[in-house]
Amino acid sequence: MKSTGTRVPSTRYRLKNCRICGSARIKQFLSLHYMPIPNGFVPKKDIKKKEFHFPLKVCVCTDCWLVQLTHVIPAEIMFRNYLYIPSTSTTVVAHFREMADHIIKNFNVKRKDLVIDIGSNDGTLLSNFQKKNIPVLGVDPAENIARQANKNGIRTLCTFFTEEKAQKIAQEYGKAKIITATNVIAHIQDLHDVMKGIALLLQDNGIFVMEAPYLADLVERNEFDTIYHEHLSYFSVHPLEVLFHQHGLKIIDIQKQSIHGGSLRVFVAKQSADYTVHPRVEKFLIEEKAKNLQNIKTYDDFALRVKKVKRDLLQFLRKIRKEGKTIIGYGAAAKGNVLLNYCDISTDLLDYIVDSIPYKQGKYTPGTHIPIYPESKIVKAMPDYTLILAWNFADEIIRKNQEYVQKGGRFIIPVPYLKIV
Ligand code: JHZ
Repeated sequence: MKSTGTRVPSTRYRLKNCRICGSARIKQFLSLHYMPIPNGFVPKKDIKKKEFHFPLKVCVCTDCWLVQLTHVIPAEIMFRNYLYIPSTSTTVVAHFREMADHIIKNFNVKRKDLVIDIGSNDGTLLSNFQKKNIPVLGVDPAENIARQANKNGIRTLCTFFTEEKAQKIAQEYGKAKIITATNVIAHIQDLHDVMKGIALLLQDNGIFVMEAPYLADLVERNEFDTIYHEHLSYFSVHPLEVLFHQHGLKIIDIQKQSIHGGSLRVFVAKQSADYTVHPRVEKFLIEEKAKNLQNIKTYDDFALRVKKVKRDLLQFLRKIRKEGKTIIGYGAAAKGNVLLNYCDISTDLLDYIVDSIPYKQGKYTPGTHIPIYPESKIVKAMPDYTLILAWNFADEIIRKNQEYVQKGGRFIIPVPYLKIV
């Protein structure tokens, strides 16, 4: 049973100016209609309660070219009790291990140095520094997850990261050699407040390392479902340069990462620090121009492709359903909830979803109310088709479900275009 949903008026939470450069020249290019919050999984007892549905529309600033949501839901609604846990994926665990090793080696991090992680979740990234006896401090507003991290021995403050908080942290714990922020800067409305906090909390030769999904990949690979209320900004290098410059910071290097459908790892230092800027930074800026990321037509074309992804997927699912096939979903990802709500897919097409995160099991997907079960159900029930909603982990998921494949089960991957494996 789908949620009836209460629509929040589109005049509420509306963005007026670009979050980075303040320009009022922001142009909407895509509407994904109204959606419940993407990690708002519903417990059985609340299934009949109305859920709030918020407008999900995307615009681009035609001055600094930051792509951003047109509506900003207060963080308090989304992040106090959070169900996203990175350590459940072996891909993510390996990614964070490599990231920590790279930082320790390249920036000569020593046992006396402090590493702070903003949006530290369950402490998976920080645990790699801690194992090498480097002092760590996590900052995360989700009470359930910060509690878990502290239990696991990763010192974590349960709070949003702000300039004011950064001041207190500097007084109490000292300045940081390394500040990391993976998949969190895009979630923050007041980027200037956060950058002020980072600039004051970093030692003079300190490094800020951020990771975020890369706009160029999102557009090229039709990853429209990574657009959701948690992600307020969709970064490319150009607007990030504008942002850092305003806070006395500079990008010194950039690496492409394959995680989450293609991400940027950006290394940032104080402008006054003695680091040379790698020529790769300029290369990224040139490439972004060549890819037309500073041209509104690129975004209008993307919006047309999104409609085609929806059409093709629905056509296929309806066809196999008519043939009497059983279909389930794999991975109750936030992005999956965007895809399901945008395509209006509920239990009419997907019987249930399997997911590895215990917090999500036994609950229902927001808006579409599809039940979530543990992963083990797939080989027991042997559905004919399985739609991989967490397509960013398709390799890992297919690898661990070889028994299902060998017995004739088939996987459907929805983006960049419909693929049956
Ligand atoms: P996953 C999250 O988005 C949230 P989501 C966040 N806002 C963000 O920025 C992006 O990541 C980057 C399950 N799974 O990680 C676990 C299996 O069941 O793509 C998850 O529920 N079996 C911070 O939610 C989901 O799939 C598996 O083998 O879109 C994946 O969600 C694996 C690997 C995953 O993130």
